[in-house]
Amino acid sequence: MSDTTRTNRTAALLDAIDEARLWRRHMDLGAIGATPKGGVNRQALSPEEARGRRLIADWAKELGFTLTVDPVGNLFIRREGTEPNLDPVVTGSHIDSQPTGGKFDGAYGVLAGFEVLEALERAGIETRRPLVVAAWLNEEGSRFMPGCSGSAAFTGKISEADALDIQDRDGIVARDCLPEMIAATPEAEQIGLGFPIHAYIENHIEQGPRLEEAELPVGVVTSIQGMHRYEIDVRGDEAHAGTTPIALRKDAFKSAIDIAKALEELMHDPDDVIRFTIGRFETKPGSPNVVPGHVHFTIDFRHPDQDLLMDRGGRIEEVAKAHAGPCDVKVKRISAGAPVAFPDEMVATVRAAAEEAGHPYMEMPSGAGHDAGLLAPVCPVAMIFVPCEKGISHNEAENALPGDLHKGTQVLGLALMKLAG
Ligand code: HGY
Ligand code: MN
Ligand code: MN
Repeated sequence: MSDTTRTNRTAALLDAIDEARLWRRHMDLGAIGATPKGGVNRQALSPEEARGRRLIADWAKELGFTLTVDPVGNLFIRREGTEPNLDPVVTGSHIDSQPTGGKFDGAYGVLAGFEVLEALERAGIETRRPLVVAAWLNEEGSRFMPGCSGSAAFTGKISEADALDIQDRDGIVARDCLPEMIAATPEAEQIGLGFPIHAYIENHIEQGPRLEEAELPVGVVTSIQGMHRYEIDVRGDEAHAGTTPIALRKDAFKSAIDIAKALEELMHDPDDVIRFTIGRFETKPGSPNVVPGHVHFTIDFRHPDQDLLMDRGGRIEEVAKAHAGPCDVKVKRISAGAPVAFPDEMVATVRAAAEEAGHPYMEMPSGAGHDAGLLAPVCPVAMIFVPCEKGISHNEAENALPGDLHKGTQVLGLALMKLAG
């Protein structure tokens, strides 16, 4: 291909990627599951997520893109290439949100990918390889733990049954919610689990303050830190709050806070690199005048170094048992993702796209987990970040600027066009 053709394609694609349309799609999708405080509650396998999938499917239909859905609910939007048998280049992210989530976490990656496909279509630019936008199921894991169960099943990290048998706190099983997701997009052909991917790039808001502080619109992501998730169950005896002497109690709450304090000490890091979070802490039966007989809490533990993750993570059980007092404690690791470094040639492709688009950037690691981390063992992967206001995310105040979303999408477009040939 001559340089002028390539330059014309680049200019045509950059022009066709439309800031206003991209922003409007964020507002339209953000209206589904909108919360009074301006965020979204569009949790995995919820009616809201089904409505979000329908909205995107309608947009896809208008442009003649085809939809497929796999047995665990991952949804794919495909724009055909001139050589349909080639492995596709895939982009995307997730449209499920935290219960008090924002309009951009996940949604941006799906909508940026969709905007690139639409821009290519409207500009009449063909690619050799098919281009696919993935809306991975249950990235957040807030309702069905652990997260990324859709991309984990797609890549064979967990089985289809593991992904489908996950229960939420009310005992609702993921498998039973799936028919509603499938019914939302009846035109989507049902396909098997997993297909070969030539390369995958995911756009996402940074969910941290670095790009905004550096006043840069684009982050070329080089890695994702490792993440382990645990469930802890402390069991004692329910007892009468008024009549049971403290000395005779097997108070699961008291033991659980002793365990939690000891784990905080285990995870203390003067360099503030370890990320240790107890996000869910439930006392049962939860009656004010019953000594709790059971406490259930979660641990989210992250670090960029695999050895530290395994060492400190490996000590959680012994610390918990040593501080359980008269109670019993069970520690269950429910997911373990090693740190992921993106291949140099993929990072270089994104870097070159940012330079070709003329957008300043910085290279940076990802503190947050993403489906890209699950795809990394099966195909070359990279990510593109854009700033979010004050780095706020997993919070209804999450916000981003139309111009930044647009610039990140232009970089994605050039990178995808290069990878798709
Ligand atoms: O928790 C995470 O890192 C992702 O935002 N779900
Ligand atoms: Mn996300
Ligand atoms: Mn998230």
